[in-house]
Amino acid sequence: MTTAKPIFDLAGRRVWVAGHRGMVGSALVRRLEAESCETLTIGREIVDLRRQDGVECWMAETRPDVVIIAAATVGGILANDSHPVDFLYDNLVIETNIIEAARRVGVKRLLFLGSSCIYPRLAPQPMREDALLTGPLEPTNQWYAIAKIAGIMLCRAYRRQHGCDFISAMPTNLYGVADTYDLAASHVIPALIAKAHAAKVTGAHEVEVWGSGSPLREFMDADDLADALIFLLRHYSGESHVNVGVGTEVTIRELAETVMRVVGVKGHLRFDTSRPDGAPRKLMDSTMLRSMGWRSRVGLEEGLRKAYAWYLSASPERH
Ligand code: GFB
Repeated sequence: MTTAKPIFDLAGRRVWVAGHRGMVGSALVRRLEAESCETLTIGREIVDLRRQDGVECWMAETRPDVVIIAAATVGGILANDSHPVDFLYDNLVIETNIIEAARRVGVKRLLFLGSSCIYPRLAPQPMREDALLTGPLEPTNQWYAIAKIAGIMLCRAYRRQHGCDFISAMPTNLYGVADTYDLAASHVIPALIAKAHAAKVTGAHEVEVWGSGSPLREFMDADDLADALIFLLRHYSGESHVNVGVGTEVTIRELAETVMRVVGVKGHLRFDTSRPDGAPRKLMDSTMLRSMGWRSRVGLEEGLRKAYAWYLSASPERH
């Protein structure tokens, strides 16, 4: 498959990465270093993206050509379930403020990021873009999902009513450098890395895994995602959101075994079935993205090694 000619040139553009300190935002900033564009960032201590006037002033002053919305309140299954307002309200206002301000200042391209949890809990697998709004959501992350579905619809609505070139990408489950390792807030990969590392350091013989171990997930490295997103900015313009995945899945049990190998710890897995499994399976159908010519480059084990190396380097006392 050959890659079609780009429809948009990033050279010389001013690109605002909203949420540049997060895992995805920081991966985007790293990836944009390879482009001849100017990357703009602003910290939350200066502009709170949940406040419309602050967002509008920042956009009016800086006048970005391109905006990538990587700013969001995110977290794993427990955080989603226990902080419904943060996941619904924060994400609704952040995306609404940025999208409306982007229209006002005439941003040329905007990329909104969602999540695979926008699809129905029991959507046919792999999940195609047209599975959106065909059935009930997974209850543990319905708040986040509704906010992200609203973001997709905002991009579509601004395209239709105002002719804005705003697009949406829906990444699969992510992990990587600069992930969140707080066990109450984290996703499964950083949680398992932290638990496996603790077992290695203390000599414990078991590692706790939430749920049954049978749910299937598709995991993507954040740097791999950033590459796909820059590709989409260059090559895609359209109303449909675009799935971004790697095309392979593992059970949580298989994932835990791989993490144990990467961390270098022996022991057995103890499944805590009082914890929720969440969606039974979430595999993206990324045919649309692949047909444009993009290919994933980071395998799971390689990505886990990179994430574990970052985890160790982020806190020297972990060695
Ligand atoms: O990564 P995770 O929290 O998110 O959990 P979801 C994935 C699976 O790993 C679930 C299991 O079946 C968890 O029960 N798991 C096992 C663990 N051990 C652990 C652990 O120690 N910590 C965590 N967190 N999970 C998220 C949504 O759902 O997916 C977000 O909540 C977002 O909103 C994201 O959409 C992509 O895959 O279940």
